Amino acid sequence: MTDTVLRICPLCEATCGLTLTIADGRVTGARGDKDDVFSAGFICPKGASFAELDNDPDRLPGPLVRRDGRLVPASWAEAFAAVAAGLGAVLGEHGGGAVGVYLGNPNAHTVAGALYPPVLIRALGTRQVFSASTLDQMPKHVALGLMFGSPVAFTVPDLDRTDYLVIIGANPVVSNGSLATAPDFVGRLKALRRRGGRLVVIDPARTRTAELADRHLAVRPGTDAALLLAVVNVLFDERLADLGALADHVHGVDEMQRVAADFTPERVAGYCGVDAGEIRTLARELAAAPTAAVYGRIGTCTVEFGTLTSWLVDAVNVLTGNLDRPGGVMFPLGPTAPAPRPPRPGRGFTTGRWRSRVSGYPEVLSEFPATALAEEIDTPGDGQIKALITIAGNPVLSAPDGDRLDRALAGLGFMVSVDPYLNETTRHADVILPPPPPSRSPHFDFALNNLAVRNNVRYSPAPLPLSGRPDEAEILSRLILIVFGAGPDGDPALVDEQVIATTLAKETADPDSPVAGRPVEELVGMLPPGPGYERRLDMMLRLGPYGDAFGAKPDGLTLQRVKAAPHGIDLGPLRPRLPELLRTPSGRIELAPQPLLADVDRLRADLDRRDHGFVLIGRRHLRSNNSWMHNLPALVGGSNRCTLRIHPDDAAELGLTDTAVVKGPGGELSAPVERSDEMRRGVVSLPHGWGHDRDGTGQRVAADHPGVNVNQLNDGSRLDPLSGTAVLNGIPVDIAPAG
Ligand SMILES: Nc1nc2c(c(=O)[nH]1)N[C@H]1C(S)=C(S)[C@@H](COP(=O)(O)OP(=O)(O)OC[C@H]3O[C@@H](n4cnc5c(=O)[nH]c(N)nc54)[C@H](O)[C@@H]3O)O[C@H]1N2
Ligand SMILES: Nc1nc2c(c(=O)[nH]1)N[C@H]1C(S)=C(S)[C@@H](COP(=O)(O)OP(=O)(O)OC[C@H]3O[C@@H](n4cnc5c(=O)[nH]c(N)nc54)[C@H](O)[C@@H]3O)O[C@H]1N2
Ligand code: SF4
Ligand SMILES: [Mo]
Repeated sequence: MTDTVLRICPLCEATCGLTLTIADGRVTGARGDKDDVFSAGFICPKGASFAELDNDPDRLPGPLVRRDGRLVPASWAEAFAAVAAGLGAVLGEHGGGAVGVYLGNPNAHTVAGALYPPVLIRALGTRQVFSASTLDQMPKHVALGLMFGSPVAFTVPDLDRTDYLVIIGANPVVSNGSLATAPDFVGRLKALRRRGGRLVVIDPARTRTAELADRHLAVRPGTDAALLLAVVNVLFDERLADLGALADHVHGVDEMQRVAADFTPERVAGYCGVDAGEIRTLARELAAAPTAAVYGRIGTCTVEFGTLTSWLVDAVNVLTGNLDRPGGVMFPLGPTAPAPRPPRPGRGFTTGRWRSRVSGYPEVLSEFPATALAEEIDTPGDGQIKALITIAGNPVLSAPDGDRLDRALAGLGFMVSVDPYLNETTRHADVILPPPPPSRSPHFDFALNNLAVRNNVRYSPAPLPLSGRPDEAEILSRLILIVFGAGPDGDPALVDEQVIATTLAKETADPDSPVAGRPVEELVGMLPPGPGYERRLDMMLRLGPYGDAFGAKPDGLTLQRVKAAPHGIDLGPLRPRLPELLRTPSGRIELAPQPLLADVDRLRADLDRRDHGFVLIGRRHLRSNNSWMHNLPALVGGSNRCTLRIHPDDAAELGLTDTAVVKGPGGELSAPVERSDEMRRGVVSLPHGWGHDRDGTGQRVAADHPGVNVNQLNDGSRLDPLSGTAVLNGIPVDIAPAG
């Protein structure tokens, strides 16, 4: 019997609604849900492979536990008992501070990943927290925190209404968009062109996104901050800066003008590899466009001046009057965000409240740089990491110098991984706890809804039954109970009830909350029966900006209402949110925060640097996803290959044939050569997430197409200092023919 069921796709940030075909209790196909209020039927090749991914025979059907040095299948009870024993021993001897936590990217795409890791970290009381954020978007958080007082006040390009879009260091035609949740990003770019709007792409490579653009500026890697400062310079110099409606809410305009004064287009042109005239034109067009949005992503974050660049992206949006207005960049308001409160000054945003033990890195959002994980494990002394919990991460491949981390993990006292696969990282675990596949997991976009280009709410209950295994919420709840000393058999519902009680106590005590002054028990009594994560979701929706405020606003959202609309509920276009969301001490937008002004000196000192050799950048492939989707026959091969992409003239000058040897600060590798004139001369690219050639992993297709680990070229010593984010783009490399 064939049946269909709806599920939001968890495979990238676009959050497309899918219609899954079900036969004999498993997923057999996937197509776009035409009635989805947000994605309207869009699907990409990854989403279309949902069935294959869901049914991958290499997904672990149950836990693995290390016995006599080998990982062997075990029952769930045995696995949790092994965690209680192993983690318990480290907790007893060294305390929770000796337990490290690494959180990987898919936590942004699961219900469990949104709800439980913060509780786990609080339970441990550890400061040894690491995540993929410092391989990704941390510079954006820091810039937002310093400018708006909240590191999660995301600015998102108003794609569907803008007249002029500048994309810097992003390739949404391939990535399907990031920190701008927009199903069918390509369609939206084409619509922009059709309505007479213009698209400018700034990227060292002429990417598929650049191919769609009116103009492509092939910038030298790592130099975008200087280019944007030159745009700021022109805006002031030619009296084009116009804050419009923002004028009363902005502090620091004079400082901004001063800091950009020596960054003329002529001064930075050689450094950036972009004509001064092109930079002037960009500034003039941005100022002249009825509305414009500057949007930056990976190429603005995982670079030498990541936080500066992320800041300047929004500084230009402010100076052209495009922040917080339709067609500019706007602040989404997701359905589980806290209900807006009246404007008031906040405490502002700071980093460095504590420092890492070995290198003294400042904490950023209570995390240390992912590149510091290995040294915190392999350097003896007080506070050394003795046990590690990884959830949905593969840092051996995704972070620089995986070989060192690989050795460090092998020396841990205890390691537990929550992950569906036995891979390069989890092979070191003493216990692997595999969550069920997406077809047996619920879906709600707690984080990505706050990045959506149109406000909306959608929920997918788990399409298929669990059949005798715990879901990821239960797995993580049991880990939390073990840390609390409640043992392997505690009642996982206690974790959610504790969170609910604490949250409601805080809300009812807040005079500005929609439930101010109401008895907590009354509110708890209104939550629906069912899994703890649904009770929490209902609570968050009801407290949220569109919520029913626990009955006070009868037309408002509840989980029941959301469930009754399986294709989702559209909550309308993005709306202006200033000054309500500002939480800086001044209560205004800080256009020129001190820590950023101070970092400009580092940039100034770099202006006379020229690359003498080759510079390596990254690239993504449509049918791939970081390190973990190389195990599907339908997705590997064809164009999805781990090659060194290089300009044909560079390849000819070097005398490259089929294979090149690439040497970087962290190591050396050989990769097949792919000549492509889309590369800027002097710049080469390799994709990340490959290098599936280590022993003892369990992804057979990936092992047959291993590729090489680009991050082994990188020793991880270069970080964006303000955010602790690894420099992954703009790595100096030497290239030679093989043999
Ligand atoms: N050189 C270079 N390196 C990079 C990048 C780059 O551009 N260039 N990009 C960086 C970026 S942006 C990121 S986000 C990081 C990613 O870094 P990581 O998050 O460390 O790596 P991923 O490859 O995404 O690994 C995801 C893991 O989650 C597991 N997983 C999949 N689904 C689930 C699930 O539902 N539950 C659980 N518990 N686990 C699941 C997978 O099996 C895999 O082990 O890589 C970074 N590394
Ligand atoms: N198909 C697919 N989709 C994905 C992923 C995937 O692995 N595969 N990963 C997901 C994840 S975790 C993320 S974070 C997003 C990332 O989403 P995007 O940022 O859109 O993805 P990238 O393809 O890494 O695009 C980065 C671009 O920056 C350019 N670049 C590199 N260095 C510089 C520089 O110094 N300056 C400028 N201006 N540009 C530079 C690169 O050439 C590249 O085109 O994609 C997500 N979606
Ligand atoms: S674009 Fe992203 S969310 Fe949409 S189907 Fe593809 S992988 Fe899934
Ligand atoms: Mo990412």
